Amino acid sequence: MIDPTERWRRQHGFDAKAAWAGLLSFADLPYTEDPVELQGVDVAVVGAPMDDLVSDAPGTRFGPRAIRAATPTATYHLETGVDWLETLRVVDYGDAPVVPADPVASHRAIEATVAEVLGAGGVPIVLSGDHSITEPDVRACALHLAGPVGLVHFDTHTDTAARLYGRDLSHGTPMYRLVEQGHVDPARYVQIGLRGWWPEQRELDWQAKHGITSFFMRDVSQLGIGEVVERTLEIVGAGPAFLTVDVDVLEPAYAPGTGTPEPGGMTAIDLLWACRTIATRVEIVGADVVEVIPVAGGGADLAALAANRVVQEILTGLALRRR
Ligand SMILES: [Mn+2]
Repeated sequence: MIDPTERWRRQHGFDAKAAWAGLLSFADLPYTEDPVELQGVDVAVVGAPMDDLVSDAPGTRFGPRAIRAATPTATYHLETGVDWLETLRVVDYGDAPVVPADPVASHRAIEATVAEVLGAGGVPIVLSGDHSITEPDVRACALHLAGPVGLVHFDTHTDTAARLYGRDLSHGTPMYRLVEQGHVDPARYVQIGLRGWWPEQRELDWQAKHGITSFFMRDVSQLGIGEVVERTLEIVGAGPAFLTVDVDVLEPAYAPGTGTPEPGGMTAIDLLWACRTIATRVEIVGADVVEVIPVAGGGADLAALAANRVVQEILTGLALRRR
């Protein structure tokens, strides 16, 4: 286990490490790639740096590093008064050993890495990659629990196509596959933020047949995020559930760095509040935040910033739940 802040503490007598210096880990967390050192952790952050299965702009392979780099300098949450680091033992477990141009091998590596976290009793929070990574993430959780999980899914798109561009594996198919494989209970599956031009009636018919619940953006704007989250909590109910956040659910102004942006999306304030509330009130067994493409050439990396805060809010929610 490497504590990236240790050298600074040794030299100066206090935690003085600047965000840009030293080893890059999420929130300067202790870093390990050794499954033995995972024993006793509450949460482990894992990167899934792949983008082989996108249907449009690539670049999410660079997402995990960008999300780690967008970490604020503290873990104390102003609004709740909670410092998640005081309640939870969290480590950065590094990246899954993905293989470029081999999405099957990459998915296998992601599933194995997530399974190591679950095996040690921790909650995995997986960073970026394209949305296909939710399939190995959730499958690892369902296999670990020996039964299907609920799913809370923030996204512009349903990602429930049976095939996309004639392919089974895609960032447009993971939710179809997870339901068909029996890893997600469709009666406890809620989508929030749908809008735009995809999918089509065929996919919506399949969803209706399985009893999947969808809240469109017009629901979020007309009912308000509070009511949408209350209804979501009712549908997901008690029992284990996975939280997946596609940053393209955000209005592109808040997260321009994503592969399939769609105008008319959620505000950051609504998404962050919703993620914290769901992590507080649902039995979250795992989470991911996906489809983050860092901005090339510097500047404000808004999608990575939003994704980083999504994780921070989930951690705050998990800490609140623990209290
Ligand atoms: Mn998606």
